[in-house]
Amino acid sequence: MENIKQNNQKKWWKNIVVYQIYPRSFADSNGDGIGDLQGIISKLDYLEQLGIGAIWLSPVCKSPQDDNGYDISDYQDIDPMFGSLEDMERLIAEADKHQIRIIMDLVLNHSSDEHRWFQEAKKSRENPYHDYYIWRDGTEEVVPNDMKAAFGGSAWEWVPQIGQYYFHQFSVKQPDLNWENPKLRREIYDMINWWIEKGVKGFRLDVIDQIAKEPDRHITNNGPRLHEFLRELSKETFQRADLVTVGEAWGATTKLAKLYSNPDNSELSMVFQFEHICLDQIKGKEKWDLAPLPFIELKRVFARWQKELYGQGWNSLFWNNHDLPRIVSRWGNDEKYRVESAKMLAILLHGMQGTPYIYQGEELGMTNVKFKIDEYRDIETRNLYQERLEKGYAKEDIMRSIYAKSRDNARTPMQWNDEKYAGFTQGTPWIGVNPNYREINAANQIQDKESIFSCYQTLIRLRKEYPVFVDGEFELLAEKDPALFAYTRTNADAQVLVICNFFEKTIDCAIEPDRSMQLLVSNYNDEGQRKTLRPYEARIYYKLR
Ligand code: TEU
Ligand code: CA
Repeated sequence: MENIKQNNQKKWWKNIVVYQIYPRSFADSNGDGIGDLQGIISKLDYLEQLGIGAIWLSPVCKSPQDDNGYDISDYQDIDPMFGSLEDMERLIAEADKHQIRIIMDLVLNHSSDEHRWFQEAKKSRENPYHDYYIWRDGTEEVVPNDMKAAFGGSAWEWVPQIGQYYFHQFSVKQPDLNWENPKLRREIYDMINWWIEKGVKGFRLDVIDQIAKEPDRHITNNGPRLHEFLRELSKETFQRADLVTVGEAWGATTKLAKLYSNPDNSELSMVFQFEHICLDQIKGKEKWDLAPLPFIELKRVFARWQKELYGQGWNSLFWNNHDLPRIVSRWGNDEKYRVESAKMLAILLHGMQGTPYIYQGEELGMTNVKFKIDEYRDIETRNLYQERLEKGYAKEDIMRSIYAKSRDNARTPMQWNDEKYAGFTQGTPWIGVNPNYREINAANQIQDKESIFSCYQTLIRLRKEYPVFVDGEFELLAEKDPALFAYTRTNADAQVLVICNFFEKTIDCAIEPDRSMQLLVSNYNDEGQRKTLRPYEARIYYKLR
């Protein structure tokens, strides 16, 4: 116990809340319709007011933008669309004045095909950069194997000039890097150290569980050398400074997560895993194959991660990111109870153990969109539509999946105010604005004590004020209750009780807070009945032990 306490106090990234910015959709400073670094700088006051401790910045490096920056052509330069290297240095310095650290997004599993390394690599088999990527012999007709890319089609692309295929787990313009090559690894470490010297305080590692792939054995994630590579990466870079590192790992189990985030700091600070967020799809199928959320299972999954990582690892807490639909539309209610359900979901998550992440607009209760098919910009959504049309799916069925799960749900411009284009740009935005911006926007919420924004502000503050939110042990209550999500967090000094009605129907609350407990936060403006929970009602109680 003592050890856990000390560990928690030492690590600054256990007490903060991280805010994810998707730069192209956050704030546009020059009217070209695309968000940029100056735009972010202009919103630092807003972020400080919210209370966040760090920004996870989705990729801003030089990129042909085939996958919105997750295809990097120069790791040591900023894409002109977002600004310059000087703007990035300014952002780091300005954010620091607001006590906000910058976490960069490192895409190390693959580069862009327009990266200098790949341009060289594809010239000949003898080229010194050839082995930075993964090549296999074949003929135009005979593909190395049947592996598929995440954005559709084969994972192998034929290069006629050299008579070889290269391997890509994502788009054709995202060739996979070959981590087996020590020279490549060294270049990556040098690049990371260069950013550390620029004052970056952390890194989010894109699909890090896929770097040790072995395509001949059909291995994509959790390859045999994965943790060896991670330990070397950490030793050569992150361990030199007091950084936060978060590994995106779709294939993480609790057991693997303890390796990634071992408190001995040999690999990363924390994992970012998706088990809870993949529950509303048909098992063994794709995310587009929709299924209702199994609520009891959701509780079980959260509880298992909370229990198993306690004292032995660290998790991220999130509902949203740039790849996921808006949580209030997904598992809340984006109509009559938008405000109540958005706050309930926030309260439920922020009471747990782990580092909470807020994705831009989540703090306002931003919702999903329903676009016409040509209004979607995301490569995954566009490819899916074509692929399913060709397979004979009905258009309405495909659109239903897209409305529910398209990544563009998260990528519409941030809604700042009720002016044209929600105050995001003076020009024409690169993607449509959600038509509900007149009602849902930051300007409406900042001063309003009962807004979703204010609720997030409170939750962030509580985490700083009450250590039990950081180090308390988790206990799930009323496991089998079909509507109530309830748990406690307990440390040597205090206990919190979180109770949430996950649904619209009013319920009798099976868990009653004892009289000595004081209400810290709730999503209704009166205390209500201790034993009844109104639609989506959520409360956090507290007592000293
Ligand atoms: O996402 C990893 C990933 O596996 C996604 O392709 C995921 O399966 C999909 O988004 C679910 O809809 C990361 C980034 O977060 C994503 O934006 C990138 O497109 C991807 O890696 C490739 O870099
Ligand atoms: Ca711009």
